[in-house]
Amino acid sequence: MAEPKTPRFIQTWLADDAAERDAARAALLAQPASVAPKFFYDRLGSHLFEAITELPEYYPTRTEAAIFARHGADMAAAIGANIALIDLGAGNCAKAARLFALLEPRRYLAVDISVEFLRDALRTLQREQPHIAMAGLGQDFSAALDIPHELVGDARPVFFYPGSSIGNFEGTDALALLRRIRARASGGGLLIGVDLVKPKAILEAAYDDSLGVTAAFNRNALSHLNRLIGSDFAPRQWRHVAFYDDAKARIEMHLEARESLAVEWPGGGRRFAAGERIHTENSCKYTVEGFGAMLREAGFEAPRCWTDHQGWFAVFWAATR
Ligand code: AVI
Repeated sequence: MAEPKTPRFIQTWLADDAAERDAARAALLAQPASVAPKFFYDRLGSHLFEAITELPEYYPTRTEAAIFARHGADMAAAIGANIALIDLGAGNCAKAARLFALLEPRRYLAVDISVEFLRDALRTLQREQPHIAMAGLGQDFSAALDIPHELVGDARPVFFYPGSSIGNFEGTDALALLRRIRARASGGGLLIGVDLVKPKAILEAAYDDSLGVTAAFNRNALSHLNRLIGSDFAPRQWRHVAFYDDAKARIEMHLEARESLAVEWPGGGRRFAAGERIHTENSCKYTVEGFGAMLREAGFEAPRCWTDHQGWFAVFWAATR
């Protein structure tokens, strides 16, 4: 019997570890302090995020899946054939894998910052789908999008960015990322999931669930930082805070010091007063019109959009010449 194929794996992120550590320390020392949301995603954080997607309160994942189930054939017709599917923030690769039968990609390229987690997921997927050429890219595409040409070949590049992860970027950064994708998607396009504005109670429950999984996910960023910069955060001393800001149309997540405390790391440290917060994430919510306009501003043409019956979530297909 032939040997099972092993996907190619290229890691480009960890090359600049020192700069990452400097940026993380500077953000902790800033007023107010912050931790970039990418630090949620070490191996444990990726598993915690997987658990979040199963929570009854966290509607985005299942709502998006229902849109794909209902309109997938329509999307596939709009997207066309001979594609390389480039999955940004692939995680466990499950969302893309569910589209394989419809989109029939020739190549699948999974990009994620959580390298170990991605490697495990991709190996399993390649065994299940040996006819698709697969590769993994360990990359922080929030900084730069570097897709090696040989991994796409002569297929049409179709970027897949589901789950409303675009919402974790603020306005100008989101637009910059869309432009970076646009620049690499000639002859293909972008299939993207976007969470929509909805009543505050539904949004806040989704980011502060009753089992405390999102709280654990939020605090886990501190454990990840401890390993990265040698800090001595005690996650237990921090309270999970999540609220919806109507004016900014975004969920904000923070960690709030339960008491006055000090955090140290080699060569530095800082005191936090009781109640002082570290900002860990924004999750922006859009309107269909607002996001469509943003896609056009980024250079995509005539985006098409599908939503669920409650108008909670949207999937856009935006083609590029
Ligand atoms: C990955 N991202 C789209 C999630 C979101 O909904 O903003 C991350 C998350 N944060 C808390 N729960 C889920």
